[in-house]
Amino acid sequence: MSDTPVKTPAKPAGRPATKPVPKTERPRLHKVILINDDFTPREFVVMVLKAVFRTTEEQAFRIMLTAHQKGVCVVAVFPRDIAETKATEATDLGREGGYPLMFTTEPEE
Ligand code: TYC
Repeated sequence: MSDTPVKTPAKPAGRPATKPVPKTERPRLHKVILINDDFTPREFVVMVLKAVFRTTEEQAFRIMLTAHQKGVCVVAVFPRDIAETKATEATDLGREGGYPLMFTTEPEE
């Protein structure tokens, strides 16, 4: 046997018994909400959703139909600045087409 001292670890290796308390809160995500109106053509809404939110045709159609039937539909959630930029871009595309298409944002609970 050698005389090399064996170092005993102070704490067992591996996962700590409790989760560390995070020092910073994760920033809240914001919902982009599509509002129904009586004037914007359905196909135009679908085109805007595909262009701005990169949805498929099928996803865009379902979102448009939900807003049409219920009055509003959550399109997606993003960090606040991205949600606001996309809502503005999408609303602007409506205005450029002569339609009252409206997207808003609100923080997630
Ligand atoms: N309600 C519109 C129509 O019947 C279509 C539409 C759907 C418009 C959803 C806006 O967010 C909207 N032409």
